[in-house]
Amino acid sequence: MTLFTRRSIIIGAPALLAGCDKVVQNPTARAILFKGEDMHRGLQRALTDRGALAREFSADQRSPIFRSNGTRDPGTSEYAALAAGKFTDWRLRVGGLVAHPLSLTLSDLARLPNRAQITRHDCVEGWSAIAKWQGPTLGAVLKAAGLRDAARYIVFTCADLYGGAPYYESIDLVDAFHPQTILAWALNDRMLPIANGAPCRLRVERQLGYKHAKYLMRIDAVASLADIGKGRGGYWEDNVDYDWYAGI
Ligand SMILES: Nc1nc2c(c(=O)[nH]1)N[C@H]1C(S)=C(S)[C@@H](COP(=O)(O)O)O[C@H]1N2
Ligand SMILES: [Mo]
Repeated sequence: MTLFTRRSIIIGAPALLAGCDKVVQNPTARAILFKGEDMHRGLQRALTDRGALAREFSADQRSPIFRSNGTRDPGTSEYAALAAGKFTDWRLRVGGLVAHPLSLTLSDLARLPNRAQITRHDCVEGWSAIAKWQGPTLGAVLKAAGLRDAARYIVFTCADLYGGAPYYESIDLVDAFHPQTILAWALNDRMLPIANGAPCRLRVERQLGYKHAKYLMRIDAVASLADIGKGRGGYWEDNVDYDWYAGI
């Protein structure tokens, strides 16, 4: 079977991986899918690798400061009002292809199953920093909302505008349910600062920095990315040709 090389599976076919996620959790489907031909071995390896944890560090390995990059303050009047109220009026809307749309406060996020992790952030511009992040797993939020069968991607819409349109990003369901994918509201044991995405930002630890959407306002489950922005799944993907899957 030479239709798919390992490279095309990992880099060229994120939709295939996303579509396979549910299949792969079913033991019978697994047996059929992974029955030993090269293509199947490659696919199995790709999926196994995608589930691996990012390295975690100890508290004393943290960087002295965690710098800010991209937007440092969304600067809109809506965001300024939310910040002035210490984000008590902020709501994270969870919608799209879900059975129960949600509108979550910061305290709702803190009450869901939370995870804390000390990880290294790698920015494509050439800097890295290690910090501790805490927040509910995205998986717990999506479980509460109840994903519909047609959902394939999770889209994150932010409060900051680039050329009049919100910054946005998207990931597939493999990353959405990865145990280290969290909606972080704390950085180094303090409420997330505005410069780093207050009141809540995505951490998707197996991917580069630009995927970690700050200033979250909405999360939507969708079947396709084609009708969002310019259709490539994120602000940078649409405008400067960054890869949609920015695995590290
Ligand atoms: N909403 C939003 N999210 C964003 C950005 C941004 O400009 N706006 N920049 C991205 C980039 S390129 C990086 S490296 C990280 C920087 O996160 P930090 O400001 O906490 O260092 O956020 C990412 N998420
Ligand atoms: Mo970045």
